[in-house]
Amino acid sequence: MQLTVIGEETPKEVAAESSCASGSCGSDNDQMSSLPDSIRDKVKNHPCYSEEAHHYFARMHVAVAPACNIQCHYCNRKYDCSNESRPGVVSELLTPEEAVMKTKAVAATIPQMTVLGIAGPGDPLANPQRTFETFRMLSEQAPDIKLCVSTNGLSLPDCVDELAKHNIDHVTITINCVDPEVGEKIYPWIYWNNKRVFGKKAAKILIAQQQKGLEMLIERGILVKVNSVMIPGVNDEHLKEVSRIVKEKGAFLHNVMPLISEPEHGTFYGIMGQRGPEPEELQDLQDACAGDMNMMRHCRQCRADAVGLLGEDRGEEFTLDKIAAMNIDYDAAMKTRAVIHAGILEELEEKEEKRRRLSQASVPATEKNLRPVLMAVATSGGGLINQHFGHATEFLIYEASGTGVRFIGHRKVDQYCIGNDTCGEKESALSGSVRALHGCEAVLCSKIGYEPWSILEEAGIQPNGEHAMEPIEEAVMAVYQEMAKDGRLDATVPVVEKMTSQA
Ligand code: CLF
Ligand code: SF4
Repeated sequence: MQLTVIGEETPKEVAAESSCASGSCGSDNDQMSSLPDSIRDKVKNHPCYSEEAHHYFARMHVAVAPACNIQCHYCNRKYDCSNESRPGVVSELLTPEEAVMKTKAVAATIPQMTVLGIAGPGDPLANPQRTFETFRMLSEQAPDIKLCVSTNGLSLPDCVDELAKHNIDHVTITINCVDPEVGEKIYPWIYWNNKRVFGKKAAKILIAQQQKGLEMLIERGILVKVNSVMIPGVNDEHLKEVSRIVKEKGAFLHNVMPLISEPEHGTFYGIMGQRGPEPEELQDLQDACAGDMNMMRHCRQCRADAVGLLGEDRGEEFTLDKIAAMNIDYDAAMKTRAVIHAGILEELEEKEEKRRRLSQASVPATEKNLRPVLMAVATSGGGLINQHFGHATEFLIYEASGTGVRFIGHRKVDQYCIGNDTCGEKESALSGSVRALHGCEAVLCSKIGYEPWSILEEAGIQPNGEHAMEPIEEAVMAVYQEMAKDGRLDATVPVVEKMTSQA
């Protein structure tokens, strides 16, 4: 088979070169800046493939794919649910025509939306007619939108040519194992050659199809992201091996996500009491895998009809009846979109240039040895500290150290400011936030009220509203340097213990 070359290098070579040998020598942003131009052009405005881009660019999913050809123990699909935020859940299923209408309406209303993904609620490639009809119409009618697809991989080898034909540059394969013994604990059955196949035999077929599909995509120069669900006690240790193998084959990015297994979702794991990982366990595994792989740490495990920036869901604004009442001039919208995209990309270039200059500035040896500190950040996008503490539904977590600032992940919380004071909801939202921010020593936000301020302080998390509207990474570094100046970083004792012992 002919090897397609992207620019000068294949994705396999790119993946090998852009990985960080030590696993801790810099942020995903550093890795992004070391990519060849041809690959950077593909990822710079994709909110899932670039951590930096996710602060600015939005994605949307259209729910055109109801059927699935396998069963995962963590899945229970719902087709008319507006209040659960997890994969496999949607408010309404769409026909390809409705999906195109919705995509154009969103693109005209949210010009920062750059990517249209099909991610369910079932498996897009188990619904090939609906999926490819949607892609075909969109590539004709809205050529400025990137197309993206996510699959379990069972039908992938049969669909690679069709994906390449529609210029789909971004494919995600969910790969949870490369060993059928692990696989049989995750997948009870698959539907294969018109019949159900169970247990280890099913897992073996699925793994072989996923690996074959991955290799075929790489051969065609299509960027592949691998998603893996971390299931403690089932595949957590094994995922390091998965990461190593997919990287070796040329996957561009690995996204290790936590298992969602609340019993009320009605999944097999939820009902059986299988727990998901703690944030620290997830981070440890992501760090362990990072030695061999570019890691995605900003995934929000979106619904199959999500709309907006990652972490935000504006789907309710685009129901079919609301879209029908809109008057959309897509040609005019494309012009506005082009101007807005160019402005954002220019801002990103400037940020990258600044980061490059900062990373070249030498760090004093004394500062390099300071202990790292986790900080939480409230942001509503744009890469800025621009959200009130009480309005946050999630906090981004950054690690500052003597060698720089790196993004670690996000933690969801209940919004404190809409909690009803009279029934203790506010108090419980606040104690939930304190629990969620465990391990963080500061929280940076645009504003914060007196009550949460004192409770956070008592818990050893220093609130900070002094860097409102400043770029996140610079603000985090500024707070870190203040801590260093105050002598709070030279001991190995975390600030929280120090404060308690002084009290
Ligand atoms: Fe959607 Fe997935 Fe494309 Fe992104 S999501 S199909 S690659 S456009 Fe992104 Fe959502 Fe995580 Fe998926 S945050 S669940 S990784
Ligand atoms: Fe659910 Fe996706 Fe698994 Fe199918 S592949 S069972 S839709 S999680």
